[in-house]
Amino acid sequence: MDETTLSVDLATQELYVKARNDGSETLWDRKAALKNQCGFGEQGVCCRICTMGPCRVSPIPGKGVQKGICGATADVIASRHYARMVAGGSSAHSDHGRHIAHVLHMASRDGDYQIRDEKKLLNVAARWGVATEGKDIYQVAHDVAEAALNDFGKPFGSMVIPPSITKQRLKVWEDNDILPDAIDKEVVSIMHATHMGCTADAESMINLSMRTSLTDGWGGSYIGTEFSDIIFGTPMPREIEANMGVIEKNMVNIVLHGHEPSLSEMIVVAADDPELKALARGVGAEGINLVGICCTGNEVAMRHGIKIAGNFNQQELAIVTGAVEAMIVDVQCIFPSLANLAQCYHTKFITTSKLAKIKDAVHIEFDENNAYECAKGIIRKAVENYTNRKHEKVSIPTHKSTGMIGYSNQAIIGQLDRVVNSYTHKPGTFEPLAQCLVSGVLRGAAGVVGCNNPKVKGDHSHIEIIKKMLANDVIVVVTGCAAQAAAKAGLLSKDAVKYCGVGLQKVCELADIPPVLHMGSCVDNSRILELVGEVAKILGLDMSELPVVGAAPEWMSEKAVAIGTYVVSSGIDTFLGVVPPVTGSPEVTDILTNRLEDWVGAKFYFETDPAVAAEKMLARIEEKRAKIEALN
Ligand code: XCC
Ligand code: SF4
Repeated sequence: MDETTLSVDLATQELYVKARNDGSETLWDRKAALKNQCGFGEQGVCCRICTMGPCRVSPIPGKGVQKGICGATADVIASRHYARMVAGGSSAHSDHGRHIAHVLHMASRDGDYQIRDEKKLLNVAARWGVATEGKDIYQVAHDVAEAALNDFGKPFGSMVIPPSITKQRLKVWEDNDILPDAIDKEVVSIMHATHMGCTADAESMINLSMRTSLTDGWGGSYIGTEFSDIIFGTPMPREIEANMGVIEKNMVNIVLHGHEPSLSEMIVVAADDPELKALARGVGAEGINLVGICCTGNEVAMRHGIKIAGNFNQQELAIVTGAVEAMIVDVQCIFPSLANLAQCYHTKFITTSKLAKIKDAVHIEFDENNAYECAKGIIRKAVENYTNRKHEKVSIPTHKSTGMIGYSNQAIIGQLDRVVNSYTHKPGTFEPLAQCLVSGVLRGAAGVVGCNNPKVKGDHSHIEIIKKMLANDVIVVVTGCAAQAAAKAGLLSKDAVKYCGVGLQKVCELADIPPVLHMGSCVDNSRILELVGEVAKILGLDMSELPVVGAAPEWMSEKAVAIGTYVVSSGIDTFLGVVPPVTGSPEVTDILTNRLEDWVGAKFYFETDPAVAAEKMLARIEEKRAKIEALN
């Protein structure tokens, strides 16, 4: 395989060649070995929901087998499959949120987990109606955690809806009957609805999918983000480095990979322990070097400036450098292949969650009740492994970029306050941003999020779309692996204003920000929802009336389907660069890319060519500007 076709990232290309020379297998080799991937699966028309099947029906109406044994049509089969993807994705995010809520529940003044953002805690307390007066802050934390945990399974009523949601949007949800009940309940209900012999109507199935997805974006993910900020601190702007060049030749390298910050936060703290530092020197290393991959990487980068080694496509390649003593993983997006790959080098591949045990990995279950000691134990294993490094197998690419990270909404407001002087607006709000959108200095905003996928040349679509936005005065916010692609490409640097139109350039200079704002991990898409909701409220508009679009140019996971669905349900158009497995159903395709607009004021676009997608995103932004220009 020609490595230049796999990714635009040079470190990736270099390490792919090294892997090949080392005889190590990567995702691209396995993709090639699959030859033709299943066309029925790709179009969503293979059903194996009951054992009368599997039934695969024709993706072409009127031609070939049109129904499964029970009579389910392509529309039924594809819509059920879509709904199950939403359920899978929502459950991953929400279970993550629940886990963080449990960590908040165990926070204590003298424990391993403490309260870092009291202000946010008090804000959140108000949301759940938790009394705070005269209460110890840790009692408040305890009560808030309990209230949030109850939102997962409460028997009556809907989950608590964050205050950033506009009242118009709430009405849209009520009118469409998608205002969700309890978080877990919706996931269970949609699993029920997709059981053999239940929902057999694509419209109804997508409607239920939207309802379920909202428990993720405005529920589980939101809780994950807010509570992480409360416990670990709300991110503030700081500089980071990104790409494989952050792996250090003479240090003990530990890669943190996965999603939940509870363990990685402890690793960050424990890596500073004098005992471990001494141990590292004792084995001949200059120190301990923590680096991150995927969203756990984003979490610790946002809050501590831990360097980013790479994104989803690069998880195997980090090990291929031969210089990684340990890769520590928690949950989600972790290739099972890492276990065997690690054995080809000296790397210890350490799984830590009961929910993500992997055969042939070293499993050290993380115990939050003994978090610090547990983290120390894991680091010790890595340090001791340094002497096993096979120096002839080490080759670390030099590529790395620097950029700014840490743009929580609080951080963004902090930056906007600098603009206030120049425009005389209220400090402490998003008003300067809202006014820039109204005046047209910024034409709009785009959220570029999501994964890598070997169906797409790595990072290429992310970067191409982002650059197109910048050139047209559209400010960009990023999360997840898209954010890491942007970091590697230098787009998080303030120098990236060179790609911007004059309006965006001006805004970046005044606010002292880069034109692409890294807002965090994928659960932190809730920050984007909050931002859009708050700006809409300032302008008295619904979220669907803002010149704002979302894109997941290289998505691959069920979580991304859940995200796309809640983003659209929240009134924001979403551009997918990988076509979801629904095209075998004309009706589901029509609902997602067309009819949804009548329901919720936004829809999906399927567009695999990033240049075309960018054009359409810009066109949509201009179309939506009409409404806010009337405010001028
Ligand atoms: Fe996973 Fe979140 Fe996708 Fe990256 S972006 S591949 S889901 S790590 Ni969420
Ligand atoms: Fe086939 Fe219907 Fe069973 Fe699906 S639910 S496998 S279409 S019989």
